[in-house]
Amino acid sequence: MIALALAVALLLGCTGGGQTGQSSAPTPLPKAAAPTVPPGPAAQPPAPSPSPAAATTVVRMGDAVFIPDQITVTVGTTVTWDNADLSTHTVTADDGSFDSGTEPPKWLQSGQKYSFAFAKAGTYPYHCIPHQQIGMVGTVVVQ
Ligand SMILES: [Cu+2]
Repeated sequence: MIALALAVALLLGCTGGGQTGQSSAPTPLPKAAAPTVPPGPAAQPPAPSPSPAAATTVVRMGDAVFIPDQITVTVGTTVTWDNADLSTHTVTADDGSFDSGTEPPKWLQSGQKYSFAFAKAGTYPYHCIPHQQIGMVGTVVVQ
């Protein structure tokens, strides 16, 4: 800081002394002193994905419906299903790759959550065991 100030002072001095005839104010490099400390919270990482939710995505479980019923996430994203309904539900991959619990005692009670981290790209259709018949199905697309 002190060295910088001295340098600026010297510059000012040189400019002032050299150009005695013309007193133009060229405002010597004020930008050099601003290295712009990066902001604390990583507000906008240069993510290639247009998806606003980066690392975690939440799907709500409502009245026999997943909200939203289709999501697209990037590889590595953890998706959390939040049973915001009064009924019990499950999150059961059609191919069995993930499952919140197939036995009724393990079904998600109201207020419970289930999370799964998608490590591989692909399309993952899933359903709710007790409500699949009435259309409680969803899809996670991992890119
Ligand atoms: Cu259900």
